[in-house]
Amino acid sequence: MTTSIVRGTCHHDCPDSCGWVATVEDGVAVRLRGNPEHPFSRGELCPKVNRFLDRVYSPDRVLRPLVRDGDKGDGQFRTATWDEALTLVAGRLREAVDRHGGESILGWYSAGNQSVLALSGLSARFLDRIGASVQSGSLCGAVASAGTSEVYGDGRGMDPMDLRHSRFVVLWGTNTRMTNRHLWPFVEEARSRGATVVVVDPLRTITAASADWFVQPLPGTDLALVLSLMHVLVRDDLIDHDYVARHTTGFDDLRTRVEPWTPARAAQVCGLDAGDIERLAHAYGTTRPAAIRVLIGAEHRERGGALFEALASLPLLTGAWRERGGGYARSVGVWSGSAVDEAALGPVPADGSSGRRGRPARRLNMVRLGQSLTDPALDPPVDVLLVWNGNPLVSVPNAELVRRGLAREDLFCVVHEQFVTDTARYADVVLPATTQLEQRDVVASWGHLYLGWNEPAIEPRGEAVSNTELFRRLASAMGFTDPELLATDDELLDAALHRLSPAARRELVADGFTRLPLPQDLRPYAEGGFATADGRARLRAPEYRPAREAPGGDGRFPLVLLTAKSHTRFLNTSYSHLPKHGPAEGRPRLQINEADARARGIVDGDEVRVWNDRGHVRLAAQLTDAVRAGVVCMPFGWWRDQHLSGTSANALTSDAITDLGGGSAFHDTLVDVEPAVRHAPA
Ligand SMILES: Nc1nc2c(c(=O)[nH]1)N[C@H]1C(S)=C(S)[C@@H](COP(=O)(O)OP(=O)(O)OC[C@H]3O[C@@H](n4cnc5c(=O)[nH]c(N)nc54)[C@H](O)[C@@H]3O)O[C@H]1N2
Ligand SMILES: Nc1nc2c(c(=O)[nH]1)N[C@H]1C(S)=C(S)[C@@H](COP(=O)(O)OP(=O)(O)OC[C@H]3O[C@@H](n4cnc5c(=O)[nH]c(N)nc54)[C@H](O)[C@@H]3O)O[C@H]1N2
Ligand code: SF4
Ligand SMILES: [Mo]
Repeated sequence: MTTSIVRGTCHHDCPDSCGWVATVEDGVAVRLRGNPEHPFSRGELCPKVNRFLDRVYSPDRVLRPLVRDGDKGDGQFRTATWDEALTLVAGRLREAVDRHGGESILGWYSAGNQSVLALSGLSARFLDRIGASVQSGSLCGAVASAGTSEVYGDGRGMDPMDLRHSRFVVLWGTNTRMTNRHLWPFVEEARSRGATVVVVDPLRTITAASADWFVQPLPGTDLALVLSLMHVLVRDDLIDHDYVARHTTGFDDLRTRVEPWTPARAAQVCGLDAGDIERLAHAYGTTRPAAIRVLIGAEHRERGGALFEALASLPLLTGAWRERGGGYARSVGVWSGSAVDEAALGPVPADGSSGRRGRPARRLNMVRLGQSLTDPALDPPVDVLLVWNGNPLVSVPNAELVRRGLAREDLFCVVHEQFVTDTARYADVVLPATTQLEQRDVVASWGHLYLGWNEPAIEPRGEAVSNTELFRRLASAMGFTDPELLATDDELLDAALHRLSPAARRELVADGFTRLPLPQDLRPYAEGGFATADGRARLRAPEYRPAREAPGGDGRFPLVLLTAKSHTRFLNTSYSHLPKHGPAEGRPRLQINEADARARGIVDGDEVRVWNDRGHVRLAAQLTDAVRAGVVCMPFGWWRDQHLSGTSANALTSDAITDLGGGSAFHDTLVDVEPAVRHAPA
């Protein structure tokens, strides 16, 4: 028997990008554990990926091309050869180009695998070559990035690991223990040295339950809270005037704007106690170093960009950026540009014009997939949809509109997947995708400053191919011979990693990780140096406005629906179908406050119907005080058939586009709830 040990990095759309070690016996991976040397994940994976081999070797893996053999959505397929499948796909692509032009083709992708090649490999070059519509917008991260950039000039923030040096940590709209679990030990380390940990969230999450101080504003009202914190900081002169004068602009305007935002006024808007707001402002303004940690949940609101502008402004007012452990910690994806040149993998030339004879591409927002597939006014219509790295029927808002689009008889849909997901069930052709154990890649983390290497541990299972190999095959099937469309993975990796020194590149491969070429003591703004034209940060105190879809109005739908990530064994939509993941989490349950339940005659465990004008979902109710009256929470990530209604959480969510960044306002959704009607069996 031959045994080998192979180092890799988790590919999931997760901030932790853990290092792992696979044990392989005679070509079969038999063990997957955390790499104990990895400085961030320190030898631990998570309850999802501890059982990743179940996913890799699942009997339900798609291992051969599948061609639809039933009605759309039936999930009936026959196997086909790659040759047959590629001939079919290339034929339909050519037909679409001839009939309506390249822009009738749309590629939809998310970050199901966020490694560099899997995410940015050859897809953009291929789509550019055929002149396809270009995906814009974002389900994740662009709103926080845009809001932060308004203030700092770009999205750079703290090294999250520096939270260990903090004395006051505010986890603002992020469920660290669930979604970013390897950061929690750094928070605990700070706490063991006396730090106070505050959570601000409309939902009492497991992280909130572990905090020293839980602040629970009404959903979508945080901006009023931040304006009021600013009001107290200004009123009580907890401002670092030297920092503000030397490194920022806009203080006078900010002072005027926050003047009316007394704690009493914010308390009313946010449903909080005015004394608590005073205390929070004082603790934040007088404890050093103080850090605000944000991630993604709070950006999923119509005014998400404005909230991030305000949050990014707080540490400027107090000069928190001066100390290590102070400032504002968000996704560090932007820092990876110091090592990874993603643009080098894009279309050549990079102006998006090669397949379009000089014209800029039509852009379609990924959040509005349902509309793109169903809008009769869209010219040209979307005739061909290519999906990889994502499961939009579960992850995109207003999902029933997406479903109606996918059900169109005249749509040709190709899905590159590991499983027949809800989206793949609607495909005309499903092409088999490798898992991270089966491909070489490099992972640029958005949760820490280490670049991860991923060496393939096993051969691709069945006839599965990586994302880059998929696009090489599609290019060949189309008869394209342009070398940039057929570049090998090694060529692409060399192009992407040219900024790394040879020594760092050797370390990356040998150890499985290397730190980005950045100072250990990062403190990017201790001495100003923002990425704005004048090097100063732009202080912002945006106007507070409730969302268009917020309580009040005609009152038809009185409850705010949160659809947060709620399961330690799930990563987005990727695990609910696997026996040791989904069933181990039980069934999806609607969290509802006792007062709202009582008013509707609902008792714990009752089957309820949650509905609005976009759709409905049936599931069991869980009475809890984790949500306030007026707020309900349904977990995100379950597939459709795991709910009694055959619809999942995003059937209900708003597809409004955020104020900045082209993101999704998932959490600005109103619903009502009623006991489900039970029909006596005939
Ligand atoms: N209501 C609500 N909706 C949400 C959210 C929420 O909080 N609430 N969160 C949003 C956020 S932040 C995100 S990031 C999205 C995530 O939404 P998605 O990106 O759609 O979900 P994932 O589960 O990350 O990835 C989906 C698929 O990628 C596939 N995949 C993995 N690796 C590869 C590969 O190498 N190649 C190919 N071709 N496929 C691969 C997996 O098999 C999986 O089926 O959901 C968003 N939707
Ligand atoms: N176990 C697990 N881990 C994951 C994932 C997963 O599905 N499961 N998904 C991964 C992905 S793709 C991402 S993007 C990250 C996301 O990581 P997080 O951003 O930490 O997680 P979310 O659940 O999206 O949102 C966090 C919190 O935002 C709150 N929230 C909603 N609206 C508001 C608001 O207006 N104000 C405030 N203050 N809070 C609000 C929600 O109640 C929720 O508890 O997690 C990653 N890690
Ligand atoms: S999903 Fe996240 S926490 Fe789990 S192993 Fe992957 S990177 Fe680590
Ligand atoms: Mo995400």
